[in-house]
Amino acid sequence: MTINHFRTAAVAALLLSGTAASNADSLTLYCAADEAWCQQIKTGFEAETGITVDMTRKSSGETYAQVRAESGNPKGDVWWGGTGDPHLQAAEEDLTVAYESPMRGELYDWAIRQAEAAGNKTIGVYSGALGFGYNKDLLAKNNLPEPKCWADLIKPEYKGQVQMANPNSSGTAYTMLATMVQLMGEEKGFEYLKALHANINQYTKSGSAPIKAAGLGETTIGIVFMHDAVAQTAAGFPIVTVAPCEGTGYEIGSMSLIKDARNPESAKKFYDWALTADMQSKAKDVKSFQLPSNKNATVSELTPDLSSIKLIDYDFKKYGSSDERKRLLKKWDDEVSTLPQ
Ligand code: S7P
Repeated sequence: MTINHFRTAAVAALLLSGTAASNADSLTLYCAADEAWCQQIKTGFEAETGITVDMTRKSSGETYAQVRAESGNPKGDVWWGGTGDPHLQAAEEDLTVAYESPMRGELYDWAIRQAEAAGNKTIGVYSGALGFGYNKDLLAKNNLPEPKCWADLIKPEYKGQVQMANPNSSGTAYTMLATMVQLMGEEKGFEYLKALHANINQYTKSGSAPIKAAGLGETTIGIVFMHDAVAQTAAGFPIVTVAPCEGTGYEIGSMSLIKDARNPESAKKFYDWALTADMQSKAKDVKSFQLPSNKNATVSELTPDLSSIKLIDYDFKKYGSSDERKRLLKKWDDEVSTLPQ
């Protein structure tokens, strides 16, 4: 066999096995936060390490579905951001691997608890409370009262005025679904979601889309994480952020290393870097106002103060478990999304 024949055979074998060579200088990142933040992270990591990052931004539920679909031949190395529930589900389904970063000592307990709930197959990178926001100009124009509570959003006067994402694709909307079940009990929670359905003008794919639409005047109210509503106000839109009076759920945005990744060394480098105070402090520069998981990161004054919000005791383990997540999403598909509006 000549050298050329040998090379051709080796490449063919590689392609047939479906396994690309590991490359210490590259990284495939699945990013499930806001696009601007994902871009900042990509370029920031490239500039600091010289590692080329191929980044794809998708919603939390969509990223989970992609990691699962590719599990026979993984293409992604690291999954950063998005709500914690699908990260926990992926850990349970053995789609991700355990790693204990040397950065753990700098993190808040809630970030470590998230890791421990998943046998260290995930970790908390930020946190934020669920709520809603409204366009105050549109509200005034339509002569509507200011909504302050979850209960307000199902009142008939808000028919067609509320937007939220679809919980199958969106971690934000799944957090909303799980929050209602925990806040009201399953039966009342689903009654609430059915009543809310009558007022919904659109279920979007991405979780933050409803408040971006509210900023542009395309809907009056958007159910989103409060930090996403604050970001619209910071961008100059007439958005008011509401912490619902009954109390609310919250997220632990998470990060996981994908099992059988092609670039495990680059992935670990990224993981450690993504837990540094310096990296997390830069989020506010792209109007991402979540609470960072590193205790030494600088927090924007616009970040909603979680200690002043009535938060439920969100059961991340239960609502991130594979069976519970599948069951609730199916129930929402069968009993809520099919109702006439
Ligand atoms: O970056 C904003 C943010 O709200 O987006 C994440 C979200 O899960 C991704 O969007 P989807 O709701 O479409 O899945 C949150 O983790 C994050 O705080």
